[in-house]
Amino acid sequence: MSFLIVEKEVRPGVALIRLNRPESLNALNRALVGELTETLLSLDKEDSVRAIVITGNERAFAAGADIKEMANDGVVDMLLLDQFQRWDQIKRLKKPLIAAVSGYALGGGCELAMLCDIIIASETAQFGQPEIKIGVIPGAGGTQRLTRAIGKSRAMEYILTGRFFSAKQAEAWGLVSRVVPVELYLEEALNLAAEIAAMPPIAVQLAKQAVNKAYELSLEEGLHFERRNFYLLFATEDQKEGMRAFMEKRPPQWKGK
Ligand code: DAK
Repeated sequence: MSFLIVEKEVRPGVALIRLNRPESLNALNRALVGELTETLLSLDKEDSVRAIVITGNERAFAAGADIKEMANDGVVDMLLLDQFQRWDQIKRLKKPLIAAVSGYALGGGCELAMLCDIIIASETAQFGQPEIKIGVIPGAGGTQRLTRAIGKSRAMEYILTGRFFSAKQAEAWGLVSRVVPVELYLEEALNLAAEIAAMPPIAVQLAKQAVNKAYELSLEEGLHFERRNFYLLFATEDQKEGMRAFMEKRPPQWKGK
């Protein structure tokens, strides 16, 4: 049984993954997370895929990890399952990932959206880390990524109360790039993905790496990392083509080399 609908070439170079467990508001059970990770790893290796959009449905991006599945687990089950490696694999993907979020993005659902590189939200989106209400805390990055995205005071408030926040708040606080009417959120995310997919792929990959390092490294180390990636691009044919096309006043033809 599959919990995903995967479509390739929804726009040139763009793959779309829909989480498809609507009866449970796309609760992230282990089978779904496993399938999602394997699909992402495989798309990441395909040259024809230049950007990936992950979405749910209008009512829910994902309402969190599957509470019914983990309710009776003990610490040894958690340790043996070691689901965190799945999330780490998603973090290491090279291709840009865009989350198109409508409805609930809660707990692991909010964490999955934050694991993506860009979030586009519908005006109906609701974000939150409500784990505290079921006796736990965020386990897949929520305390770290939400805090870095919206600041300590707000992250504390929402993680300690489990309250939800709206798409408009998420936009004002910098968690999402933009909020659009519900009829347009997927369209908007796919168009953005197509725009990125039309850029030189090695430069896109190295830019993604460098921006993500801004969360992990000191400014000094981050600048050093950026500079190395910048120098590296001068070994690509696409750098030569991009600069030549500029001077010849014509559109560049990227080779991905
Ligand atoms: N898990 C399982 N089922 C869920 C679910 C969830 N997280 N969320 C919703 N559902 C199911 C409901 O049980 C219901 O199923 P039936 O009862 O009809 O069989 C169906 O989806 C529709 O939900 P509701 O009837 O509740 O719909 P409402 O509109 O009334 O309410 C709601 C919508 C989103 C406010 C409510 O469903 C809700 O509060 N859901 C739970 C939200 C939540 O607490 N999420 C955080 C879960 S904890 C880890 C990585 C990550 C995590 C853990 C470990 N590792 C790497 C190890 C993350 C943890 C979490 O996310």
